[in-house]
Amino acid sequence: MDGVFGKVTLSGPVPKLAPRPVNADAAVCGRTDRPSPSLVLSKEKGLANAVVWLEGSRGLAPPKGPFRLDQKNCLFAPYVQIVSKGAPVVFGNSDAVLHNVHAATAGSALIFNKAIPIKGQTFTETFSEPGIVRVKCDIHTWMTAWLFVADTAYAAVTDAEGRYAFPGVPPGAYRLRTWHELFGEKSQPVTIPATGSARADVLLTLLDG
Ligand SMILES: [Cu+2]
Repeated sequence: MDGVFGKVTLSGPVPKLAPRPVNADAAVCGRTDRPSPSLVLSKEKGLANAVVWLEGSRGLAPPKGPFRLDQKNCLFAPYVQIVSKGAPVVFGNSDAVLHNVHAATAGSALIFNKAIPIKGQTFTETFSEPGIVRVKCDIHTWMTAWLFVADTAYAAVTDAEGRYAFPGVPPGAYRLRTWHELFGEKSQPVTIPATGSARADVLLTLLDG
């Protein structure tokens, strides 16, 4: 395979995260505390739900979408997703309960906040600024999700083993960047040779504090 591939692994201590209590609409959402979705690790400490992207990449155009973020069984699905800058993102409600979609930048600047009261209802938004978007439902405090607005085709969310792969990247020198909600950002150089592929593994550690 040409291109770049690798694995994101947690090194160092594994944080313990408290479950998230169901604080509203127990009749629809259930009464059981929800496990925190923020840390999903394989047995080998491969880290799922990390965003990996290749800065300075050329080649393929980013996918046009539409992308979809649903609220189902009182959870956002998917939890972490890549969307393309300027492409439509359809927000939906599959539950017979009022949800809202509160989207903000990583620096907590409001992007939009819209109620979505009716089962089957949708609305569409586009994101003009690349970067991380935090999505919350303010009614159900355990409900969060993350979007990464990408201006490259070479952006991915790591799988259950922490793996990512970008096939078909033109040879050259790039920066591989990684983001995870608990472990922050990391940037490392990667060079894709004229023939064959590059392997670029990423080690993340807990942020101080
Ligand atoms: Cu909700």
